[in-house]
Amino acid sequence: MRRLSRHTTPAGTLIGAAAGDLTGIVHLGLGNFHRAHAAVYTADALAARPGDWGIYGFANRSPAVVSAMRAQEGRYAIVEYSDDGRRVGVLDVHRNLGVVAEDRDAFVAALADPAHRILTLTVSEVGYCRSPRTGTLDLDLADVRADLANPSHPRSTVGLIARGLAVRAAQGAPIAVLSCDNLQSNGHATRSVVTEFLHASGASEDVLSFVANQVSFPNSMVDRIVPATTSQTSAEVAELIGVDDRCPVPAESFTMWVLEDDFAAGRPAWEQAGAIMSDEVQAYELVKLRLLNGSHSLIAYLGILDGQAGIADAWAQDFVQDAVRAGIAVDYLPTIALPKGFDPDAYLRSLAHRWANAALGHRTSQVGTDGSVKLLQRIPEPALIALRAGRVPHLLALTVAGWICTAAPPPGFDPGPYAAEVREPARPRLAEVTRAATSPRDHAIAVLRNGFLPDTLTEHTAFTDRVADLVLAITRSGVRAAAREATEAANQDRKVP
Ligand code: CS2
Repeated sequence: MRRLSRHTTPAGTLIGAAAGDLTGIVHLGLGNFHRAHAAVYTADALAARPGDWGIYGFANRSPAVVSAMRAQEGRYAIVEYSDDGRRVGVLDVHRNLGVVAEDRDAFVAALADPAHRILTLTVSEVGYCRSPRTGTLDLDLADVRADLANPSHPRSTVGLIARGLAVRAAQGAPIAVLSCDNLQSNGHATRSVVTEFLHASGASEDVLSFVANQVSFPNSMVDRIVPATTSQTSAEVAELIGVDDRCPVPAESFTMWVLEDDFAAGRPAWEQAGAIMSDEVQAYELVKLRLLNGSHSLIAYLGILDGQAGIADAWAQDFVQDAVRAGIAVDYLPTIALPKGFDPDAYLRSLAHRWANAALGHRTSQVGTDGSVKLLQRIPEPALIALRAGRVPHLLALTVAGWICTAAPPPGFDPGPYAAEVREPARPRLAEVTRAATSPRDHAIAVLRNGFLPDTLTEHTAFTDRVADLVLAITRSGVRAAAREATEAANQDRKVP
């Protein structure tokens, strides 16, 4: 079978338009999410209004996607799974590619090049190098420390962006840095860590004022469920459009992007591609981070502990649905000022439908990955709102208990086969802080007392006790019984005004 390329792309399969030769966007983090989200909006925007908006895409470390895309002239397929079946489209907007770990200078030069007017980021929650305790730049991270000592050879994402902007400051062309990660106020968060880094590394006034005045950091809410690629994805491309694609991306058909229209040097016509330009991005972010992502974590950990491989398998369990629905109604919805005209019931129906998409093959372990960093965006704020109002957020406590039992199971407790698939950067520290614990309760308290969550949250003993009780319940009576008990407690609260 012929390899996917410009010449072998079957007629009628191209999504939007192919980019021209010139690149206007630098992208960092060439994972599946970017390739099925911003890249698609860009292709559709180019079809509506042509422009020099080809993407110069950089992978952080792994050369695999870059070499596969190079061999395919930048092209790859997206396999969309919906009720209508499977649909394949081919994307062609990446005009240049690189791997940061192999050629850091190429990234810095690309960011400094005035032809590039937007830097987009999908570096995941971990990439922002923030302290779980304070939310500011984490000066204890080895990579951040190394970068502060030697800012011209950065290893961390934040050091890298700061370096590129510092070099760009010399000629001073404006640029927008657009975070496409699931962080609350992701634009503000990016500006903060970059600026903190520049201050801490002794950057010049010129550089600081360039970043303050010529670089915009729009907030954005991003949404599309995009699982990892498997051999099945390539097999489906071969079956449906008859070409050999070594780097296709599976995705759901749903997609959403809400952005602040604050681009210092222009942008593609993303609004023509369905993106929503809005001054209510932060409200959309809260809806997304809490109702979708927060619930997703709960589905994932309950599913993992119940032996369910897929999000759809976990969602098919009544005890999971009941827990998630109670969490949304009692712990999340009351904490959000909804965007104007937003219909929460329709949103919830759509979430239920998306989580039930079994063909997508989204794994519980994928969503359970990096819990120590992801949960910070999903749990502490709504939990604090409840606690300050004198209420225990039972389902948020259950989410944290599920994470602990998955990522740092108490001795003697077997979290099942899918917990082992979960990547968790905090595993070594979790093991260290729990070493002396003598019971599952102690074990949970040891995690909660050691800086994995903000102090403002863990100083509430009503919360830490509840998490510890639920960890004990999971280890003693199983995840189903523990989830049922937490769900009932939340539903009781709902009845008592
Ligand atoms: C998920 C998200 O892995 C996770 O933590 O909750 O990746 C989720 O699928 C996306 O944010 C959907 O837009």
